[in-house]
Amino acid sequence: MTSALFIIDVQNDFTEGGALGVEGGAAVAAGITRLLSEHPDRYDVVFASRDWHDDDNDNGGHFHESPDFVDTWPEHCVAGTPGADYHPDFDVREVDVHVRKGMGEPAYSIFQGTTDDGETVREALDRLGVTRIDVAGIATDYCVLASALDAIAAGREVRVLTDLVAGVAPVSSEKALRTLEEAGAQLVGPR
Ligand code: VGL
Repeated sequence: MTSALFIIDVQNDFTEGGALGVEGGAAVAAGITRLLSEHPDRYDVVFASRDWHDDDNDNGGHFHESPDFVDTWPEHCVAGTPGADYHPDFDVREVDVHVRKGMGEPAYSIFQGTTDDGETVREALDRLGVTRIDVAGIATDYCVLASALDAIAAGREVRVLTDLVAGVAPVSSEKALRTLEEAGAQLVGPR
């Protein structure tokens, strides 16, 4: 049995002070670092994703001047900018596989991304024989939700670490956790 941790979009633009800052984002960054330093052997493989949007187009309608914060968003995580960097409190040394997604398109799920080696996430999981996946990161109600649902759809046993996620809005975040539970994910930690 091979286990993985998915760390979703722990980037400056999704944390306090960022273009799309989510409350609790910096604490998630620090909490993930603590988890990995205290339990370096808990996971066989650690994946981390980054939203990585183009700067010269609206990324398939994802960026909007008057965003609704549901389907359209202010400009965020433009490739190569400080906003797209991992949060400084997230120590990436334990990350084995870096995934980038959203180049020219909306991409909420880590499964829409590509690894630095050019693999899809599904290919990497299959190659490594990953059967169990824990999911942490930002945002509970968007990218964490989509990534965890896709992991379930890929036939993996999925747990969501509820003290290591942060959401855009409380109502949709709670709804996301309920949806994940109904889809078969196990929720681990406080809610
Ligand atoms: C996300 C909104 C827009 C996320 C990404 O990482 O959850 N949210 N793009």
